[in-house]
Amino acid sequence: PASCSQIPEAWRFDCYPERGVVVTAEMCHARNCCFIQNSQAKTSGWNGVPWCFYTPEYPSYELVSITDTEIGKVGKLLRNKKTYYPKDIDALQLEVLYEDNRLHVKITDPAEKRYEVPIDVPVVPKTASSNPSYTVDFIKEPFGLIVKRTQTGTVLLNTSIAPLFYADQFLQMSTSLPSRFIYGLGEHRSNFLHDLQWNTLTMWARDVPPMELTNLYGVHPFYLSMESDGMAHGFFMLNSNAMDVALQPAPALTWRMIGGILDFYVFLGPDPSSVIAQYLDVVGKPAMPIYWALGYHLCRWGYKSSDKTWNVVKEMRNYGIPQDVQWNDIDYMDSALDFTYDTMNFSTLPDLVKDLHKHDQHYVMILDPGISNSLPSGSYWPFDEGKKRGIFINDSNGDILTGKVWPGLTAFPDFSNPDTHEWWYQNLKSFHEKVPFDGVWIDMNEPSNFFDGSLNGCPENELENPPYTPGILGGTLKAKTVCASARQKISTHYNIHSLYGLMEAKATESALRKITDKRPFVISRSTFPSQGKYSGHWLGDNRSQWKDLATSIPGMLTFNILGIPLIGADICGFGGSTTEELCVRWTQLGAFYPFSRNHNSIDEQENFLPSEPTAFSPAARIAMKEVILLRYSLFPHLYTLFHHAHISGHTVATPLLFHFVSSGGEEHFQQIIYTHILYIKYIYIIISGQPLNLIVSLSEDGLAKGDLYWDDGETLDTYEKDQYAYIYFTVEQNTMTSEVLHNHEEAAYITVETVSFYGVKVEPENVTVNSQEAAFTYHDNQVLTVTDLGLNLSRNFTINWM
Ligand code: MIG
Repeated sequence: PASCSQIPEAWRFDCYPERGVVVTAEMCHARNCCFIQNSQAKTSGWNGVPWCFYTPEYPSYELVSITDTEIGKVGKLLRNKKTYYPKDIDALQLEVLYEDNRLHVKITDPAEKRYEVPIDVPVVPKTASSNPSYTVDFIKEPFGLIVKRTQTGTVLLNTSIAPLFYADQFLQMSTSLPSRFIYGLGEHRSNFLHDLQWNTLTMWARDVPPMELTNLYGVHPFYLSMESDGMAHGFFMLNSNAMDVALQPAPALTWRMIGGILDFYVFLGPDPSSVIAQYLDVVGKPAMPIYWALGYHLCRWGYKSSDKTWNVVKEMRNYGIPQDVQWNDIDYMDSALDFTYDTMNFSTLPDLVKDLHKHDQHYVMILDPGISNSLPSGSYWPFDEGKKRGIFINDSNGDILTGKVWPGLTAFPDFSNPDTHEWWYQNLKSFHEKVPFDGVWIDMNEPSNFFDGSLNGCPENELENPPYTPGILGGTLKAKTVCASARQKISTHYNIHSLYGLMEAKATESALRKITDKRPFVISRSTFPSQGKYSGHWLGDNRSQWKDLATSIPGMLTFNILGIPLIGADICGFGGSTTEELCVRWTQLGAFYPFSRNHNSIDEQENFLPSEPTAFSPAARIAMKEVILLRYSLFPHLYTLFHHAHISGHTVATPLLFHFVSSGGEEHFQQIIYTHILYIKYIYIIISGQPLNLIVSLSEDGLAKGDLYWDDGETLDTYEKDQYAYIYFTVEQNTMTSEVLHNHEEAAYITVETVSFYGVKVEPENVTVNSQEAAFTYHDNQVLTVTDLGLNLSRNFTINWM
């Protein structure tokens, strides 16, 4: 029809999203869509204007009834014309829940219960929010929702711009976006700000060295959106099926999922930090890390023996370079078998771990999910016992599915089964009796499989070959993982594939709690919303290249807004050989990752150079040591940031736009204080060192504030159990006040030694501490330093200058 050409290119919604298909007019018209070939793009969709797109009249659902409930509204949706995918669900139930600070919408099949993501979300309040900061308009035909911010009228969501699909294996909903500024949508390798120029992001957990435009290890269907006036909102699609998120310049976004239900939240902010906190109210706030997690971690794939590993630790000690944690990769295992260690090459492993503990250092080792299934029966408890208890993933015939990972042929534990958690715990506990590790690194948990599907491939059925397959690397759901039709306790793998890493982390976290009775340290490769409650994450198999150093920054910031603040990239690069300059610079950047680990790939064939700080020239080594020491001096501050993440859902590494949102890209000039790499935004007080040095960065009007959370660093739930100290610092009118808001004996062991005030414009004549005269120095660069304070942190104090 003529109306087709009237639809502006940016507003064309793809009616033929299948990948690798050259759409013809005939194919497109068979779907009753508009066809306009675009000369600029070689193929349709994905990375260009779609050639085949919906007409404005394209049949969708009709809202046939809508009624008020205590907490919102319920409605009925009907479709009377089939789509081009099988098994449309013609009648749907719409539930709209007006919760405080957020809107929650669920669209379900009232006739038959469909799969829903098994994560704990808050219980629905009994009554609707009395004064929501948004309005919801309902468009009857074709059905759509329009959500507006009351205060400004900004449209945050408008789903009426394209037809709604809700077939058994194809759900699709489009929305306009209020601006081009959207962030989140992990895990992808991209800029922090997503590109809206026809950019489709696919989500399906996948083991692959990070590259652009492909699905990666984790799945996070959440975005943060900045409105043009600097206000912010968020959107979360609670769905774990394989999906595409198609971004286009309208600006608009399309969710395209192959299962589950439509279950989504809009978070009203209105500032970005509140959006993140509201998102984490739903999925869960991150765990408080054990204090040593903040330290410097060293790891490598390819330490061939425990002695080799031990030597690295000893060299670090000799050079006085701080190191809290030594790790081992799969090398420590006997034939790559979980819960074993190589008693030849790693015979001294238990002694190494004891020695680490003696030096107040810690040990973390890797575990992969694949459990060897081919050892003589009676010789490998993890498989024998797992088989007996029926805790492995089965194929669609109900037999244990055989995959292949490092130990050879393997079975995969089904972490959706609580019995598997008990079995995992028993394995960890008995290994801990031999090697008293302090934390666990869980890798390959997408789950990764060297076969596509299984040893025997996968059956041909609608789960393996859905009517629509998102743009998954490899083109099929089974690519480098287990069969989609494999059976797990709570559902088919098709539905819960991308939850594997989350559920393994949950099992590992709870096992560690029981074994160590301390805060568990778990780092996981695959992640899903709510992961932060159980583990941290690293950005996977990067390469020793400058661009990988650069992309680690958006990666780190993105995971912070996804609620997994314990995040870092392999410092100095994983694949390929690092260079001295790259490794020094990366160590300087990595000193500011919330999770700071140097890791490197095995050098077997390619002779990758080592990347431990001890492997370089004295000049490089000293530069690395200095910056690691700087990181260590900032622990009190970093720990306090983690506390706020845990309690209030804050970020630890925070994007600048959280502080300058009203910025339209102008330049800000600030005096850079302290060292050449550390910039402190004015009005903050940074707590460093031990004894403490307070660094006070005064605003133009002489104001500043800061705080410190302090506890024993390892006991579970110290905040919840009141076993912590919390001190609040403020400066105004030439007076700093330290106020103990919550006291605990831990604070009594800490003294405040120096305070430096930056931005004191006039040289003081006199400085007093608790009204007693005190010694001080003043520099031309407006820095007032008060030294030798010896103040007990557990008592209030004041410092005044005149
Ligand atoms: O197939 O355990 O991302 O950090 O060194 C590779 C060996 C398996 C992938 C991890 C990497 C780790 C490596 N592992």
